Parts: sequence; structure tokens; C-alpha cells
Amino acid sequence: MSKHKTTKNQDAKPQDAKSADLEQNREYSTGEFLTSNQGTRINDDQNSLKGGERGPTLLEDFLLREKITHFDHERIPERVVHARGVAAHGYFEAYDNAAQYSRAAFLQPGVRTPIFTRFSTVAGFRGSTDLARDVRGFAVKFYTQEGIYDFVGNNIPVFFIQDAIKFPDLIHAVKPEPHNEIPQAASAHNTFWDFISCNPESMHMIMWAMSDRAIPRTLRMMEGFNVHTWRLIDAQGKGRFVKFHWKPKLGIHSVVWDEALQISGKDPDFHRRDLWDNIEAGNFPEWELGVQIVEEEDEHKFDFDLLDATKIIPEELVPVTIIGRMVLDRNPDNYFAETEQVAFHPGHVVPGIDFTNDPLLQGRLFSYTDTQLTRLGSPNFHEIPINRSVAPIHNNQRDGHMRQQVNVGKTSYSPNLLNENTPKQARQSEGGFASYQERVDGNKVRARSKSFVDHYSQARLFWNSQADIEKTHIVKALRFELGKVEAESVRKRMLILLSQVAEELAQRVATGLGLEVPAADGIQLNLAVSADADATALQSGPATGKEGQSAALSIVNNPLNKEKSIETRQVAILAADGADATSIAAITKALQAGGAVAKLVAPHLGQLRTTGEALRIDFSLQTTASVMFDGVYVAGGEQSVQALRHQPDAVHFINEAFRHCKPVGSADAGRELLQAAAYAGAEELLKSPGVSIGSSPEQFVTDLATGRFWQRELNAEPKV
Ligand code: HDE
Repeated sequence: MSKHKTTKNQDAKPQDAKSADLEQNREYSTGEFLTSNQGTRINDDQNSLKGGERGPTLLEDFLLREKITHFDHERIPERVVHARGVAAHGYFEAYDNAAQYSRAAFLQPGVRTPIFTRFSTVAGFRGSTDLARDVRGFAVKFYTQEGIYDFVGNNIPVFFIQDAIKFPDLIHAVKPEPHNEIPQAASAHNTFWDFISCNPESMHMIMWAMSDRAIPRTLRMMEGFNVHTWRLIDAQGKGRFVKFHWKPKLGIHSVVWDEALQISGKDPDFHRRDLWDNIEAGNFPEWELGVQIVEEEDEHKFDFDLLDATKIIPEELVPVTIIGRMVLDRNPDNYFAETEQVAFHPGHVVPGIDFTNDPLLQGRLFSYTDTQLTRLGSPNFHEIPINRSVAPIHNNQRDGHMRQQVNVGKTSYSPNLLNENTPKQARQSEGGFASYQERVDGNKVRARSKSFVDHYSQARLFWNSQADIEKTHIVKALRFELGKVEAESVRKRMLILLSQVAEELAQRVATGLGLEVPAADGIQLNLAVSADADATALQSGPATGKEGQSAALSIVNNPLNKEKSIETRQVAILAADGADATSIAAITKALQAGGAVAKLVAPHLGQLRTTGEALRIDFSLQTTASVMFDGVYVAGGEQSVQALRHQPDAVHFINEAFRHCKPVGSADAGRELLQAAAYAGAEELLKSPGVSIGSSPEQFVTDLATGRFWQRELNAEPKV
């Protein structure tokens, strides 16, 4: 049963300062009378007021008018990007080492700060699928004692463009095409790749977006980054450059593209549901916050520019220091009030955190307040409960649509004598924010720094760092995406750009497209230059001589995935009537011991007849599919196995799990069902790693912890 309360007394104990603050606005209706918005109790909410039972409705009906008018205005504009999202409450806890880098109050040892975190896809509309190939937004609102701090990041550490002025072009290109609004939540179309093919600075980001990072298994198993280089200021006022990382406790995991396509049909709310269900079940998602610190004097020691948002700092060059953790432990009470109305802004900072001159960040500092004015309709959006600071607000900003605060007194200006010259400015020692005094010196120019010009080296580092299966997935993704592009000129240009990253990559994609990789000679690859610019000077040479690798860029080899755990993994136990109760009990026990979740899937719903007690069935074969699970186990019992053998849905269930490289296990009797599953031939299936028949449930648990058995895919399609 949901832990969500509808009566006040059940939820009497708020957990933190923000929850207590929200309590002022919560409405509990259980047991109450129905009223109008003016508080008048309603006697009949089923019939409008009419002139005679069969007569016309009267304009006088204030209850009808109020109800319909409110309904007519229920929708607000969805976010222009990141429209589809899901969020949860939780807390951030600073470790003892954070304060050495920043004077921010929420980074002092042991301080716990309430937070609200929203994850999103970027391109799709609000009702689109969770499983789109896309970047995921990773936005965290910290309700600190010094005011709101917003971390507005993504699950990919770089971005498509280097300068904010290009953002509308990028988004116009990726959104559904303007003439027919097709396709929804997808980058696989002409305009996106047209833009990219003219804009080589995107190539590093393209590598990430075409990798499995863009199709996470759950939002709980992805990293978060704040993309730009930021600045931390310590208690002595010393500034340092910083890149932020959220490292997921459960490691980084993804689905495969074919699976993503199936999930989009079977359960487009897959990620949203997963987050909700796990928080309800007490499996609170957790991330650690890491920082890469660069001293100011080292700003220019890298072969890339720290201000260029298309670059990472490889973890081998600057290791990540962990300084705190975030736990999400409470679902919102109301989607609209909280998840939809929350308004993030990278410009919401507190003393101890400051900006850099990254031109992408600088433009964002304008955009986020501006967009809320359209979306939320008023400069008073900071008063909406989910956006409200727990630190008190006093200033001379006044009035506007839907103003909630009742400012008392006659002064709304500063300086003044009539109100003791208050509200007053705070010294830095009193917590006043003072901008970091960076020296700025230069001509006023519209230009791109030459230090931003290398567009391929880090894309190549990413490619080189991938395991074989990850390279194969990138190639397949590009074959899919470019295969959906109708314009051959765009496909060919993309092949040239890919060849600048790695010849092998371009060749493999070209084979799938049935094209040759065109030569790059004499072609102006970068069309994103100003009219008078020297285009040759702004053209990046191909990536050369950078054969390094970084394990942190791979999912398969990622240090975060070293610890194999089955926590919160979902396993389908396939069974039909007559199933062997002992085998179901044994596998369920083994899975639960490791924190995994076992679900009984059978041809029908209701109770499953077994050799022991009847069991409650979780899903019928019609209401779920193998793509909803991390592994599948066939229960023992001759009668059950024979029944499933003749069910195409059951056979397909196993085939699909096998094809997606998931662990497949069975009690002894299940062998026959697995043999009936014909994908790639029964023999191959039975001998494949990750297929355990008649072995102990512990073997299946070990396979589940391994995750995916990629060799199957590499064997099946060796030439991709
Ligand atoms: Fe955003 N972005 N963005 N963005 N962004 C928005 O603000 C924008 C960028 C990110 O869950 C909008 O409130 C510009 C990078 C997230 O509510 C808008 C540029 C990164 C979210 C906007 C960028 C992000 C947004 C739309 C290029 C990762 C969702 C609705 C200069 C570091 C927050 C809104 C949520 C949302 C503008 C690029 C992250 C229009 C102009 C880079 C997670 O203001």
C-alpha cells in the first residue's frame, strides 16, 4: 500500500526543514466536506443548475462556472526542453573534507540539507517515453540555510555546443520537425543530424549520446555532472576550479536499444515507475558527490580549455574526491505542485560557489529565470511552495501576479530612514554573497577562443575507452540514427566527421549505411563560424596521437561497477499451474537475500496452483514482458514447464531475455522450455554463459550480479 497520507495527523512529523515548510501548503481531504474555492460547502456536485429538469443551464450557476473555469486553465506551458521529468525529495550530507574547498554552509562537516531532485529527458514532450535515446537532466535543489542552491546538471559530462547563442538552433534541430511535428522524443531524423553534420564541436557529445549512457537502466543507476567548470571559494576567499560528479551507489547500468524500443511500448513510464516504486519500498537511491579540483595556477596546464563545455577533465589527470552524499527518500505528494512547478536555475548559488566564464554557462545564467516567466507566469515563482527557500526572504521586490507575501510597512526601497535602513546588506562575515573578484581584461569581441578548436581528441578518447560491446553499440546506434536520415548528403558528412574521430568507427558505420567514407580533403567541416571568420583557422584537425584510455568513460570497465550487487534488480520467475513450490521458494529466498526482487509471472493472474501452497501471481504473460526484468528464472515442475512450452509468450519471454544478454536460469525441469526457445539455436542457448539449468539458485544470483553476458551479442553479430 502507498505510504502517501491523505490525512493530516498521519503525517504529523515532518522530517526536515523543507518538509515542515511544505506542510503549510498541504491539503488533506479525507473525511472533509466538499467546498467551492471560496469555502462554501457544496450540496450537489453532480448536477448543474437548470431551468427545469430538462431545461437549459443557467448562467447563475456559480459552482458550475468556477469548476469548469478552473479546469479550463489547469495546464501551463511545458518546459521548452526537459519537459518530461520525475522528481523526489531527500537530503544531502556533507562529509568532513568538503569544507576545505568551499565556505558554503551546506558543505560544512556533517551538515544535512533537504533537497528535491528532478530527472528528465530533454527532447520529448511531457507525455513522451522515458526510454528515448537522449541526455537525462539531473537537477538538484538544495534548500540550504543560506538560501537555494541549484545544481542543474545532466547525466553526460559534456554538451553539444560551446556557446549559449547556439542553443535555440540545437533544440530546433532535435525537436520534432516543424512542418509535421515528427518524430517524437527522438534524434533519429534529418534536422538533428543536418545540424550536427555542420557543427563538429558536437562530436564528443555525440559519442556519449550514441553510447548506452543515453538509455539508462534506471535513473538510480546513472551518473550526474554539472558539465561546466565552476568555482569553489574557501573560507579564506581562495578560489579553485571544480567539476562536479554524482556517483551512483548502485553503479552505472543501461539497457540495450532493442530493449529500449520494447519498453517504450510496454511501459513508457518505466523510469518514473522504477523511481517511485523503489522509494515506496524503502530502497532509497543514493549518490556520492565528487569534485575534481584544479588550482587557479593550473588553469592552462591542460591541452583543452577548462571553459569549453565540450571537454571533460579525464579522471586520470585529476582524480575525483568524494565530499558528500545524496539520498532520495520521499516521493512528492503532488506531481503538478512539486515536480512540474519546481524551477531550477544555475544562477541560484550561495556564498562559496561561483561561476566561470564558460560561454555556455554564461548564457544559461540568463535563460532560466526568463523561461519561468513564460512557464510559471510571474516573477513570483520563487513563492511557489516547492521553490520557496527555507532561509528567510527580505527585500524590496514587490507585487506582480499571484503575490503571496504580505510585505508589511511603508518602505520598499533602499536606502531609507523610515525603516532603520533595512532590510540591510550583509557583510561577507554575516553570510553576504560577494562575487569572486576575477580579473577580466579584453576587447569586446564576438569570437571563439582558439583553445576551443580541437573537436575530436576527446571524442576519440571516449571511443578508445569503450569495451568491444560498447563500441558495437555505438556503431549500431549510429547506423540506426543515420539510417533514419533521408538526406544522403547529411549521412556522408557525418561519416567524414566520424572519420575525424576514428577511421574504424566511420568504416563500421559506413558498412551499415551501404556507403563509402568520403575523403575529408578540401571540405569545410565547420560551418558554425561567423561570416568574416577565417574558417580554416577554426577547423579542427583529426584526432591524432591520442591513444589513451580512461576507464571512467566506459560503463563495462567503470570502477563504479566493480562491486557486483543484485540490490533492487528485478527477476521474473516464470511458472504455470502445477509448478514446483520448492524451486520457487529456493530462488525467491536466494534473490531476496541479495536485495533483489522476485516477481511471479504466469499465463493467468490470480493464484498459482503449485505442489505446495497456492501463490499470488504478480503479472500474467499479457501484462508484462522480459524487458521489464534483469533476468528470468523458470520454475521447476513438469506440468508447469509443459504448459509454458506451448505458450508462445513464454517462449518469446526467454528468447528475448537471452537476446538481450540477460541471465536465464531454471530448475532442472526447465531445460525443455529453454530448449524450445529457439533464438540462435537451442544448443547455443543452453551452452551460453549466463544460462544456468538445474544448478543452485546461487549460480543464478551470481549471474544476475554479473549483469549482462555480452559475448552472446558479439557472437550473434560478429561483423557489426
Ligand atoms: Fe538547460 N534549460 N539550457 N541545460 N537544463 C532548461 O529551464 C538552457 C544546459 C538542464 O528539471 C530550461 O526551467 C540553455 C546544459 C536541466 O526543471 C531552459 C542552455 C545543462 C534542465 C534551459 C542549456 C542543462 C534544464 C527549460 C545552453 C547541463 C531541467 C526549462 C546555454 C549542465 C531542469 C527550465 C528541471 C532546463 C536553457 C544547456 C541542464 C530553457 C540556454 C549544458 C537539467 O532555461
